[in-house]
Amino acid sequence: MTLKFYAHPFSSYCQKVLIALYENAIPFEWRRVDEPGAMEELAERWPLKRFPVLVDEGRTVAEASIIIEHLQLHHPGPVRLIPEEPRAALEVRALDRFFDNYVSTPQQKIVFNQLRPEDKRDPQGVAEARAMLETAYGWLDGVMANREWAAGGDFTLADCAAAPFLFYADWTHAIDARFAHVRAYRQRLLARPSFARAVDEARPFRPNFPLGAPDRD
Ligand SMILES: N[C@@H](CCC(=O)N[C@@H](CS)C(=O)NCC(=O)O)C(=O)O
Repeated sequence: MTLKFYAHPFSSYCQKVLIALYENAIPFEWRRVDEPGAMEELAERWPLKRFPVLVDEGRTVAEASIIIEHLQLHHPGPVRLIPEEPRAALEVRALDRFFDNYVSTPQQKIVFNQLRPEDKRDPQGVAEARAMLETAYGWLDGVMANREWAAGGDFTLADCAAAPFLFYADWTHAIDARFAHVRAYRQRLLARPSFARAVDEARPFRPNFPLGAPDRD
């Protein structure tokens, strides 16, 4: 039975899973959340209404990292995104948590703040989010000084997270030139065919970026 993917091409968490799907050429059927009735179907399956959600033979799988773990278990391909060796797998999952919690979460906070009416905005929250991004870039710069991919030599789940999160984080809170290793890593991610495809598919939606998309990437 075909995998059904509730998602939107411009969403960072959806791109995280798209990278995994494209890396292993896993066939799936799109259910775009902006299609009529799709959000209602999604809410039936996952009342939290966050996307992406994958439906596999009637089973609902939510949360981008868990979807990627599910794909590896049930639809393995040539690119192993979570290493078999438990210690290596722990490092991958630790980096994945880093990108979710300390890059994507503050980045989304800044974007969601922008979507609020002006009198409901939270300047202190935004300042804290920007400070967290600076700290995260600094820590990551040290990690990436001698790594090709986030967890070492192989492209993994952690890079699936890093690619869209650093992509949008740089639009939201520019990665300063002093974080040269992070900037170089972001460029490597952009050159990875699976992510390049996701970026291209999302191009038509750039005018929707609430802070204004830069004319690059
Ligand atoms: N923890 C979730 C986060 C997913 C998420 O935040 N998705 C965004 C799109 S990028 C969303 O559903 N936004 C709709 C909303 O917040 O109502 C995951 O890892 O998949």
